[in-house]
Amino acid sequence: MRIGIVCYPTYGGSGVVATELGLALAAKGHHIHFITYKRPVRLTHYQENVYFHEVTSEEYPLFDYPPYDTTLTSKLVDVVKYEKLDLLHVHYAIPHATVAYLAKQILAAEGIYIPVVTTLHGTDITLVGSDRSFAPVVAFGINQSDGVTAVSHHLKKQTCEQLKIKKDIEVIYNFIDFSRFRSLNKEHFRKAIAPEGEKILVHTSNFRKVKRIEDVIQTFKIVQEKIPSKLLLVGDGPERPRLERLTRELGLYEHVRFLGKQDAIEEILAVADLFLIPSENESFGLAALEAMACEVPVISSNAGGLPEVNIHGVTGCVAEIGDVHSMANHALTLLQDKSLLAEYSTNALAQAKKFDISFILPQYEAYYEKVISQFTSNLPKRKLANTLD
Ligand code: GMT
Repeated sequence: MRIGIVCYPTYGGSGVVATELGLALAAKGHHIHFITYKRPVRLTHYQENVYFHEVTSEEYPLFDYPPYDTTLTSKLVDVVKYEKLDLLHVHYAIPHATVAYLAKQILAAEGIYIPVVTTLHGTDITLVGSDRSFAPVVAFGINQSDGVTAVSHHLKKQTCEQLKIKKDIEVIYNFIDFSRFRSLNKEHFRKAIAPEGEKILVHTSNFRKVKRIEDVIQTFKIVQEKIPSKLLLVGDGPERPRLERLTRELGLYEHVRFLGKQDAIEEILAVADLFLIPSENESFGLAALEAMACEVPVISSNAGGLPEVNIHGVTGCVAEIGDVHSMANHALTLLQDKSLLAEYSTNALAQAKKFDISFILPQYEAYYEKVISQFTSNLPKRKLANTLD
């Protein structure tokens, strides 16, 4: 298939999933065209069947805000037409679902037809999408898509309820590539971080409010009072200055390391004893899955789709949002019992295997084929983009 992928090219989970999906599809022989304003961060080197189309916006004094929606639409029209795409797959509803709809209408006016699949990732529905200033447009974009997928059952339910969506939504979970995320031996790194054999707790995120990183720090404080331990905070974002102040005020600064944005997350997970993700909202929790693939048990909140990934009492603990005492108690139980921790690590890996890319990728391929065939059968006499001369 010839597929156009639209996504945010930054460190966010939706961009990572979109890029990894595209790369895996390309490795299977599909032609993948990434269309976005910057090279996606995980698109690091040349790969056969992968193309990147950069969307550029001209500066003009009249524009206080560069009209990205317009330039992206024009680029989609161009790429669909000249690369003869079979399908557009847009990740994150805002603004991609409506931009794809507009591009589709422009192409239809020229007698060219292309189906659109929209993947909902979470905050496009739960935080931003449900805001009154976005909701009608987001709901319209979703309803006009030829196929819609969500990354968890919880997100599907929330989308239908909050935006009153009637369209059938297919759940296709986030996935993991075990050639990258697996248990590694990094003893020298562990010694550098925890020279006295301290336990190591890890959190990775984009440091937004929704991640409740203050709960990570408060949980760690309780753990640290009982067991010598270190906390590694990986990532960066708007909350970081406030969190750095909090660790100082709590007298924890020497035990907490802010590592900033890191590419080789798997090397940090290799030294982790536990992974913490106490989010207020989390449609799936790709970061938790990455930890579990590296055999690290997860202490999480029960937000969104997290309980579909992290199984309470099996792969870690699932506590009420904000219940730092429960999270800390579970962390202490695991850290104080070597064989229980080992059992949870084994379970975490077994659970992560259910999300192996080799199992999830065919689900996307089958879904694309279904959407294309339904779309084509509804347009028997019209000209598909991929049949143009
Ligand atoms: O976690 C973030 O805030 C980034 C965000 C994104 O859209 O880039 O991640 C969302 O999509 C990921 C991939 O599908 C999911 O694993 C994350 O759970 C989801 N984040 C939230 O729902 C907060």
